[in-house]
Amino acid sequence: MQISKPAIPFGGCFTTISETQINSQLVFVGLPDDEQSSYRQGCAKGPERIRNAYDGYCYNTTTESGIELTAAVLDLGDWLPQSSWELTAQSYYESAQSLFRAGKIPFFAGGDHAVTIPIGKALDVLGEPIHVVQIDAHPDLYPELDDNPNSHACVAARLLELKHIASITQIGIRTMNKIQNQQAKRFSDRFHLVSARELPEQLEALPHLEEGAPVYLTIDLDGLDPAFAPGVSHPVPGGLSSRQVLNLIQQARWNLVGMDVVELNPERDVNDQTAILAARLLHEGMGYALKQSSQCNI
Ligand SMILES: [Mn+2]
Repeated sequence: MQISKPAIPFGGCFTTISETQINSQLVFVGLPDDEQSSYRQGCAKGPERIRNAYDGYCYNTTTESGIELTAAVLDLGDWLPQSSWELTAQSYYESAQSLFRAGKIPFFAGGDHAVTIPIGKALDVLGEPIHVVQIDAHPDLYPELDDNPNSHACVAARLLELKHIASITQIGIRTMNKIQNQQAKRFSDRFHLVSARELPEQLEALPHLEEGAPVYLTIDLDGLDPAFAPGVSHPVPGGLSSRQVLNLIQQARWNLVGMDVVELNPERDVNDQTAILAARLLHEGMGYALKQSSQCNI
């Protein structure tokens, strides 16, 4: 007989101690908004699945690279959408600013990719230029899509307009077109492209990002191949493997200031495969951040 037990969210990495009692640098936040998705909705249900599909009965708290995260991460819950995107974006911007200002390293679960626009804006409070590394099938460089400058297809265009974004490096791109290529040229001094076609089996360290460079990592799950991540709204064949992305995180030499994993659409997922992958990538990123902060404290 199968006994049903309550799920242990996120592999057991979340602390159950209240926010006022713990000083955890690592925080998890759900951003359940999919209003800016250009075609299919469903990503608003992403954060809930990422928490619960990565169940502590099946997964443990140690990352692949051996970093122990038992009760190391404070789950701040979901930041709920407001009555309009403008209000939602403003609240995400202000709330993210207060996290960065307090010295937190936030790990966000989307939501569609538009949530990265206000989070990227909030990086301004860090007071230094920040590099963005973006895993994606799509360059998201449209000036606007369907007359909407806030579309999830415009994320990189909006970020590149910000003075505090030192560069964007995109990995896994396979849907570049004329209008987006014009944008890539316009921002060519701060824009780096590693298209899916030219991806090596083992991703090399990104030579233009110096060791210790402050990096915000944004992972659109459709950057991975649909074989690994079927639960996305806009799947494109020919993408990265789970192994390549995990290795990229583990072998980075950056100063990770924050990370998001976006575009999980549970309605299109298979056996929670993509939700578990999303959690796994965040888990590895959290381990990387913990390792880097403990080295700083020595
Ligand atoms: Mn995408």
